[in-house]
Amino acid sequence: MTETDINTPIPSIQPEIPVPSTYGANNIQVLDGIEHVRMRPAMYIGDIHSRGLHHLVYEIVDNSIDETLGGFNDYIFVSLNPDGSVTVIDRGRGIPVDIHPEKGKSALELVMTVIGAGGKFDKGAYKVSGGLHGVGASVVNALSEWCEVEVYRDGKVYFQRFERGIPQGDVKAIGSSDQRGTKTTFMPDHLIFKITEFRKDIIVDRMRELAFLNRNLSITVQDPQGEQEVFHFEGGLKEFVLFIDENRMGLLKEPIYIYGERDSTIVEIALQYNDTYQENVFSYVNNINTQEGGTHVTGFRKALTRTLNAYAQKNDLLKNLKLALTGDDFKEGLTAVISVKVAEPQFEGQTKTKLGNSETQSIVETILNEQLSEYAESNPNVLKVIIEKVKGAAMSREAARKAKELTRRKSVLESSGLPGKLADCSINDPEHCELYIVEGDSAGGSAKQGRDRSFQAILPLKGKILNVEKARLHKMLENEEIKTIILALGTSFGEEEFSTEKLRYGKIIIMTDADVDGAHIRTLLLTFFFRHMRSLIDAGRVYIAQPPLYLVKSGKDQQYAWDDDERNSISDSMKKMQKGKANIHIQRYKGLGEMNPEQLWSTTMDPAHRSLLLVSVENAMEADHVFSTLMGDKVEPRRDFIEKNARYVRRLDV
Ligand code: 0RA
Repeated sequence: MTETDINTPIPSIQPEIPVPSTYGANNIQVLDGIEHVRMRPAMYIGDIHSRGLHHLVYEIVDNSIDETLGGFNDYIFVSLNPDGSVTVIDRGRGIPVDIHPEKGKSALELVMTVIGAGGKFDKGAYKVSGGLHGVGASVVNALSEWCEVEVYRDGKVYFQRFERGIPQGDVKAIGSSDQRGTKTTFMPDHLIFKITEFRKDIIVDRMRELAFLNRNLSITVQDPQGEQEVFHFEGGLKEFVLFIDENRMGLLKEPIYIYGERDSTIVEIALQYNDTYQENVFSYVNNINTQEGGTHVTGFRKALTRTLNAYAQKNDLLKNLKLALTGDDFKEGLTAVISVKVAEPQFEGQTKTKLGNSETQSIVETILNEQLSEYAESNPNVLKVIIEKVKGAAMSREAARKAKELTRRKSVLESSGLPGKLADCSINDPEHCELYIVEGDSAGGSAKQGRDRSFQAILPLKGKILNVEKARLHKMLENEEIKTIILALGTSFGEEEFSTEKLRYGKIIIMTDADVDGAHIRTLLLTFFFRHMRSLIDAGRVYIAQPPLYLVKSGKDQQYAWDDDERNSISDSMKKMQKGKANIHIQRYKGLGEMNPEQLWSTTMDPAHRSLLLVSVENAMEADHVFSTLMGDKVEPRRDFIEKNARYVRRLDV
């Protein structure tokens, strides 16, 4: 876990870049803008770590996407260059280079230097304006050591270079070309960013997503070794749904696809039912993932429930079902992508990823009602399959309810007692309390003795918890380990009962052995939190403990190492101090149980010395993909995934 103040002021314009004395009032404003971006980068791009760094690429690509939405561009090329810079090329209209009559500068220079200028130009109807998106190329420019733009327009190639946002000369024609488009290359400023290395997998995930969302667009990603991946999906959202469900068994031959336009809003939906019990609905507005949902999602749910219900009633498909269907029954095994293009999107919510436009709800609802009923009439066999699935969900819901009633026992989750295995802490202010979920009784024993019992609670687990990826709710509640965890957390469980407010600990820390079993148990726990207590992850409550891998000893000198490099450098330096005659002993910790309580405390549990990994979900779609690959039914994709990712195992990004 890194704990850095994202608002730490950053040295702004560097002294070695002189400010030209000919700069007038306009320029002062431009410089103020650039300086502000450099002083408070997090205000513009979220943070100055990996996330903010990758955001730079998205900003530039967004401009090309705008050209695509306007119908002017069908190709984007993104290159991660060997020198650490990034190039983005499109075949759009090219940024205009003519001189702005009042400002006396080229449009290109204004786009690149005036913060917020991007939006003032005709950028097409569906501008990206959600959250951090759409802050524009000028912000990227201000945060780049250097940035070079080439524009292909009117048979010419134009060029302008910037350093830390400041133009190094005017735009000038440097050649001729029969192409149209824009090429931007920028080098992220190491004075601003804590991390300046781009990760191909992060870029690839977003470019793939953009290609799914814009079926006419082809995106090529090139890595520093020159290897290219091309993303182009003529099936658009349909292929997106198939990709999401790659590791699940689909119940329909192919996803249902809906497209419609009304009052300049474009609605696109693809949906499929699969043989699992989870729901996966991903939604987008102007290509932005609306993680908090919003009116478009509400419209989708209403229309889906209503249309399917009406069809089932009309065709007498519910005759032997003795109960009414609820909205939840339509969710089991549903995978859907909803993508709307809205001219003036209003974003709300904590992370500004919730669509607020009320008219969008009725537009989505109307289009889906109309087209899904039409689809239903001409595909009765598909509808039969879906209604059977929905009925299955309703019956299992009823069975679970009856089982609860019959036993007349208070549900374990409503009982007030804490689980017997829990060694609780003594203070009860959740913000200051931590729960360690520990693998195995012996490690649990060490942790109980080593902890600071005032604020650290220990919950030892016996062996593996249930794989929740494929289990229905009531099956999960029959599992002892899962019940124990839910009881200890205090949050209760299930769509209605679960509440973050009742959480008894500010930090939930998963502490497992550094071996295969440990990794498995950790994944099972993460699957559980991701699928059923996602809000705890989103609230930054879930952590992974990082016990050391080695103890390097030489006489009385003892040091811990967290990886092989560290182990080697410690033993090297021990040899040098002691001039080569050191007798070095290296112990590899396989299990937490091999550490005595003091060691466990000082390396892994003491807040002053430990390092924790914060579990976060940057991209819900990717996370879903990882969990369904690792925990689902299909063996092939799991093997592929493990082979491909074996080299990343030290980094746990979920
Ligand atoms: C302003 C106006 C026009 C195009 C663009 C900006 C533009 C910006 C970027 C950024 C990356 N690629 C881009 N492509 C176009 C319209 C110009 C016209 O009417 O010809």
